[in-house]
Amino acid sequence: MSAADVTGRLAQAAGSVSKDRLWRRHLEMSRIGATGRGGLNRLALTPEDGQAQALIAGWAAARGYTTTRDAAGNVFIRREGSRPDAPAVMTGSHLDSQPNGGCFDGTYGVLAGFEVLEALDDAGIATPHPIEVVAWMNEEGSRFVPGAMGSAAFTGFLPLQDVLEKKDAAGVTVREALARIDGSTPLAARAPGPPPAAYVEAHIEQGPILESRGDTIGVVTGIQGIRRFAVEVLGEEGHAGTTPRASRKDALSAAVALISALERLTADAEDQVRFTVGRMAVEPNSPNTIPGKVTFSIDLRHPSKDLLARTGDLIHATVSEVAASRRVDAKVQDISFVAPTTFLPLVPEAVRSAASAEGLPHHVLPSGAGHDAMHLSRICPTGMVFIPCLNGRSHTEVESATPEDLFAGARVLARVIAELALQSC
Ligand code: HGY
Ligand code: MN
Ligand code: MN
Repeated sequence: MSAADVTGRLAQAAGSVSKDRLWRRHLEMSRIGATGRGGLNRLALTPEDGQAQALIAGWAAARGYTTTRDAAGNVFIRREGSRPDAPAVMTGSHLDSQPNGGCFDGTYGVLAGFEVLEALDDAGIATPHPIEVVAWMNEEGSRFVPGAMGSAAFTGFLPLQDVLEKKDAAGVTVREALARIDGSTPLAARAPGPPPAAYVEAHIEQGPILESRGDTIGVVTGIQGIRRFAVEVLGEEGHAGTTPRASRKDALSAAVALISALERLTADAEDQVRFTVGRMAVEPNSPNTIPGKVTFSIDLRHPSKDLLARTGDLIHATVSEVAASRRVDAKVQDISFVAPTTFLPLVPEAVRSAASAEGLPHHVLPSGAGHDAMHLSRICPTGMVFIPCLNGRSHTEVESATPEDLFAGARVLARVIAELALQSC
């Protein structure tokens, strides 16, 4: 195929993306797990997650695509290529949400990828490479920790057995939750295949940069690193009315002192370090009993691997020091450390030229949020297409994006996927 033919095909693919169909699919998908306040509660491997998978599998069947699930619970929608044995070009994101999540985080990447398959069909474009749209299992890491769990298993970052044994707060394992979803939404098992030829993920930026600059497309160059910890503070339960302060071993007041010390430790002048305690459990959680045990999460992010390594080690030291001063015991467990990711130029360059070809204002930037792309980038050329979201807000029910921006991002994605899938193999 000549360069001119390929250029024509890319324009045809983008020109066949339907804004209305893409928006309708979002409205339909957003009903599953709807909170009634404009957001979603569609946690990984819940019945709602299964319903979302069933919905898109139904759309896929109507188009003659095959839908399979792998042993980690990732769902793959496949449009065959003329060379079925060729490595697939992959796209997608995740269908699970935060407990008070938005309707676009993850969902957009899966639906934009599906829209690209339909646009290629509508344009009558056959590709040598098969194309797969993936809904990665438990990207959010809210029900099961850590996040991006399905893509971590797919790429070998986490052993499958470790993933299957992870438990949620109710003690349900991934394996048990998967068995339930296999029951409610049965899908054929995915046959093992070659590593993907490339991976491209469309996502809302989840930050304010594109919107504040008036840009429509983000050409993503990489993803900052993430370290996750679990902290357990053990004190001594006691009566609120009779226990003198001098003899208290109050796990909650010690946890408050710990978190304040860790905030001081991680406060940097550049305001680049992201330190978050998002989850806390207090036992026995009774107003008139001195808390004997507190657990809390730490989510630490930064573009520098060295800083994450150094700061993480200081967290251990700070926790020990403050715990001793508060006469409690404290343990810090390292949950995960995903190093900062820099994408190879191939896909980001394709995204940039696609945005230019579509005449869309675009900006080159790294991602502050984590994505499955951070794992895929270890096994194949990877990139992301960002679009703005309202006030840069995400992981909240007010998360919002416009039909026009969803449409623009899907056109860029269509060009990039067509370019990669049309390459001879
Ligand atoms: O936490 C993250 O960065 C992702 O949005 N789950
Ligand atoms: Mn996401
Ligand atoms: Mn998210």
